[in-house]
Amino acid sequence: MQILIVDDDTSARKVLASQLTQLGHGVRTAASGDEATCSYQRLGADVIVTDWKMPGTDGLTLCRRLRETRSDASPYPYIILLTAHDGPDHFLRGMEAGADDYLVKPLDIRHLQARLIAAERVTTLHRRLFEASRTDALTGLSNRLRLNERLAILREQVETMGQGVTLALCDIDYFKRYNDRYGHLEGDLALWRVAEILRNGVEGVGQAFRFGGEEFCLVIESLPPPATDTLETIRLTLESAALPNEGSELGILTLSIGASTLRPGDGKTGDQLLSEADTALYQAKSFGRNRLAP
Ligand code: GH3
Ligand code: MG
Ligand code: MG
Ligand code: MG
Repeated sequence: MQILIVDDDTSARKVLASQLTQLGHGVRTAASGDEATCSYQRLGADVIVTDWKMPGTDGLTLCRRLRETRSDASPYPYIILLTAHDGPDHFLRGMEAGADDYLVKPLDIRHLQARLIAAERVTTLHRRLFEASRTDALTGLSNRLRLNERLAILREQVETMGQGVTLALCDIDYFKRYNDRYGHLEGDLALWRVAEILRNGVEGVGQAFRFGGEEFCLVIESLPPPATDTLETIRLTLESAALPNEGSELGILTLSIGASTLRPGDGKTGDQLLSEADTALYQAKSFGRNRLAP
């Protein structure tokens, strides 16, 4: 596991780091609560072993803060307070602040070793649930929940990177007729195939999400024209695959795509981006489907 050790005492930090490294864990250290917060936000950690009494941000404040801090690198930090404070009142306060476990100094490393077994069970379970709740079961793409999270941080990211992004809503044409003609199981398979084309199409340049039903959303880390090229390539890849959809006008499965853009300084919200892409998608449909708008 990746363990972050937080202690203002240099030698305590070093001894613990070397013991945990010997047990096979990846270890980082921080000398204060603030340093730990930055380190966790940037790189995550499965377990945080923190001292209580430290100058500035102490261990309890760190516990409370970490419970509110988001890190994509690790969804749930398992926090173990390691402190000279003994007694049930301190224990209670520590757990109330957000710690998952509590150990008293001086430490016999086997006590921590034992607690880490439980920590691994909890963090593994949490990671699985975290991934499952953000993954579409049929296609394996990220789902709407992960898209919402992505959109929430997109604006900030575009400003800090100074690089615009393109959002695209992709809707399969005449998919109801596909289901009606070939059945729902074949329909599911077709969704999976389209998802593969989208996943491959944005590999290295963005991310694909299942928006819902036969609709997908792409977040591409560039603006037109490169983003438009990516989208056109995706549309043409599906067209060339020529998956039969006899109920449709062209007789094959096709995609309509509506795009919107977010540029530094725009200040558009995720909902605005989606709504603009939706309007464009409506145009692509009404101009004859199997096309990209604008
Ligand atoms: P348009 O070209 O205007 O988009 O027409 P459409 O038929 O694709 O659109 P409509 O919204 O009428 O139908 C969408 C269909 O997608 C209806 C629904 O049964 C099907 N669908 C949605 N989710 C799934 C799924 O998970 N599996 C299967 N097999 N079908 C699905
Ligand atoms: Mg201390
Ligand atoms: Mg639709
Ligand atoms: Mg459709």
